[in-house]
Amino acid sequence: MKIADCRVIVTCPGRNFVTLKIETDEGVTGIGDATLNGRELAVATYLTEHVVPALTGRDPARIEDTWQYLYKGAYWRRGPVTMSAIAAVDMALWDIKGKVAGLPVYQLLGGRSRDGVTVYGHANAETVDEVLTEVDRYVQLGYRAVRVQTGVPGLATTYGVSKDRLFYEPADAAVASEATWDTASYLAHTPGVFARVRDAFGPGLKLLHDVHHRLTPIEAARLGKSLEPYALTWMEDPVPAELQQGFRLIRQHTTTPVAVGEVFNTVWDCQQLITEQLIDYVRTTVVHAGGITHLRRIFDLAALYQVRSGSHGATDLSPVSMAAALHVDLAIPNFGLQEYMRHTEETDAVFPHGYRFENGYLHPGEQPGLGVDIDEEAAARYPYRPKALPVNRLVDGTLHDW
Ligand code: CS2
Ligand code: MG
Repeated sequence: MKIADCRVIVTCPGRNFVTLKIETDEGVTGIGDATLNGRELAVATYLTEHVVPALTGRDPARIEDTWQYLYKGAYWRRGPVTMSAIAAVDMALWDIKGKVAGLPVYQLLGGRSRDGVTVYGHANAETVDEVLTEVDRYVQLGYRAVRVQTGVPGLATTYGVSKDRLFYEPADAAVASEATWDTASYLAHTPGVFARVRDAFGPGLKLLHDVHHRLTPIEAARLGKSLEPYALTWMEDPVPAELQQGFRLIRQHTTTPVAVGEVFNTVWDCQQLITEQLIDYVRTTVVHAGGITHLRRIFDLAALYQVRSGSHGATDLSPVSMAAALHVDLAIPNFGLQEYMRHTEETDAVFPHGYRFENGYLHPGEQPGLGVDIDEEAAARYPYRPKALPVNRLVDGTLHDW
């Protein structure tokens, strides 16, 4: 069997997605997600110009060799664009391998290690009263874990609070919109939010919160300490992740668990955080961290240090990523949680898939391969629309982390 044709499909059913479809000379196809929010065309071009020409004629069964070829052969390594492109190829080749074997990919990864993949939903609202209603909605839907995000008094907007209750897409303008941030207001407000939520829902519900890279280590230590009475499952991205030794300071002051990694692209990005046990969950994803092949390496390293997975799963990861992620989540021994932001109906129509939500779990289904496809005719009805993620400034205008 040989790779005969590769197509890069950019579509925008409400938001942009990049998909790689690989076809073999025996008619077996595989697909991979290559979506990088706000930088979609960079990855599409990298695939079209620098990856696809090297794939034609290769044996699709040689997944590891193809991964090494695309990683080492590029000379210029790592980074979100390169690793998202490699991820798309990797997912597509695992999809083909599953179809040829007649097995869902999780069976090729060692079989199921759990009944289902526990996911978390996203309760968000401007006020605490409103977010209590949202948390209850997710509990009624059967979620066992809920991320809680609210507005911050005095700020017009903040990360994670969407206009539409069920769908959240932060890349909302062709040129980055600008938000204003104030750390002092946020630190004063947030503990009270979780006091109310924990009081209303009791000790059993897993509660999470995404700080979204905005604090300094000592501010994050203060936040973690103030949240300890509410026993969060994790405080996410407390600080920008470049300063990895900064997490030692957070660890010295608080037992609130830490989750980091959605912006990481390789195991080398999180090696220090894992091996020094500076985090409790690693959030690397199948699309931005080199695909199934590399994501397993990250989770295997994490398992040695009792760090669990907590993969990113926002709407800017297509249903192809969600399907691939679930196969990994089902098989690895150190699964923690899977983020699950539901896609819109128009997105789901472009990406028919077999995964299903039931009783707080997602299940990848038993179809051979990844259990997802792309309807190319439907995809063609949604042309690309330039969209950028917002930019954040402090009240005095200083550019800050969004
Ligand atoms: C967030 C994401 O889901 C999360 O944890 O950090 O919504 C993130 O803001 C987007 O994926 C950026 O495109
Ligand atoms: Mg996040």
